[in-house]
Amino acid sequence: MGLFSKIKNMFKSTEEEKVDVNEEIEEVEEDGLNPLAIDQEEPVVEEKEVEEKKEKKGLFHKKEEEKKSVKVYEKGLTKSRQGFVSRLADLTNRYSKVTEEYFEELEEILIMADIGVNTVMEFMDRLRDRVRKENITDPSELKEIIVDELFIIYVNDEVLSNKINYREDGPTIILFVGVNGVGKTTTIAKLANKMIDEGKKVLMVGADTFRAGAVEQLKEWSVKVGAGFYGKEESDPASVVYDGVELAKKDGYDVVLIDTAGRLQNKVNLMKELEKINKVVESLAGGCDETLLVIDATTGQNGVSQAVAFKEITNVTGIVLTKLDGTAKGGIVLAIKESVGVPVKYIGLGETKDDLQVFDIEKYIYGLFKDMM
Ligand SMILES: Nc1nc2c(ncn2[C@@H]2O[C@H](COP(=O)(O)OP(=O)(O)OP(=O)(O)O)[C@@H](O)[C@H]2O)c(=O)[nH]1
Ligand SMILES: [Mg+2]
Repeated sequence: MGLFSKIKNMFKSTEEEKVDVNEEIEEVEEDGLNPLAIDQEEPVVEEKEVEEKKEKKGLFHKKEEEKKSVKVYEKGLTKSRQGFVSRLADLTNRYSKVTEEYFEELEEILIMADIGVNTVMEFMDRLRDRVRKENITDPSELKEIIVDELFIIYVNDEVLSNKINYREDGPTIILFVGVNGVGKTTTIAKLANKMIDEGKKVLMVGADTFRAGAVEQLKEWSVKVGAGFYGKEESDPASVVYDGVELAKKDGYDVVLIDTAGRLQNKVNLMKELEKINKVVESLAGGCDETLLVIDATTGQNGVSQAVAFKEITNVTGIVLTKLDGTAKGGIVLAIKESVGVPVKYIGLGETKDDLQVFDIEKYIYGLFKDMM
């Protein structure tokens, strides 16, 4: 079975299952599965059964969370779906045969979707190859193959990890970098919110001492999401990071999220600043566990260039692609991967604290192509 059908089955079924799951949850609750409802006097014979049922309930919760996440993808990718994906669907409808004109139009649509010229070229070669080998003449048959091939480009035989490397023996330190206005501060707030939900103790460190009001903005977010905060305006960013990491160690924080300035006069300054911050973290805690580069998806190829530039000046371990809800060209995920080879770890799909998702290529593809499936 091709990937297209696999993804279709995976997510289409989550929609249809909704009723069943709710019914089952009710059933479980009536069963007295709520641990609070269990009679304390009862003998412990049924403990195993209760555990099993609790586990079952935990699974339902997980399933519900999954469904919610699929919905956030679907909603956040609406513009892209109505943009380039609907042009793809339209192309399939207009042609009754796969012709050279069809290929040319397809190529143009993909380039317009910010997928990146090199990626599109490689993609077109593979597609033409398959069409020839498999003797495909009907454009509707190609629909599935297009989705499959796009996925193959992203994965490219690598094992891509979107997991954050958590540390066992002290706070996990995550540095956020990126040019101004891309969404660094908002992403920190969203990620803190997510981690706090998972039971982690999170400290935000405001080391953007360059822009007036930046420290205050982060502080406000920390109050909203219930994170700890350390920051100081008009001081040296590296010294703020020093104090912040010390505080995190002393107070037993699990995670430290460091906000940095997006705008320094030039690349050399930016590089020196990040070097200094890295040295401080190195000396206090053996180095940053992650350096996440934040890119605004609406800036298209410009965002791709930023990724290339940042990768040259610092050790970027992951990309956060923000504002995917604001673009009709969701192809930038593939372009970034192709140009910098760094995995997209999170995507921003809106402005609230809940609009950050761990990047999942399958949900992403479903969110984009669901109307074609
Ligand atoms: N629609 C949408 N807007 C977003 C998203 N992420 C951030 N924004 C908005 O983008 C704007 C800039 O976000 P900030 O978090 O302040 O960006 P920044 O990179 O910290 O900016 P500087 O501190 O100036 O460098 C804000 O209005 C955010 O609400 C997203 O995923 N979707
Ligand atoms: Mg900021």
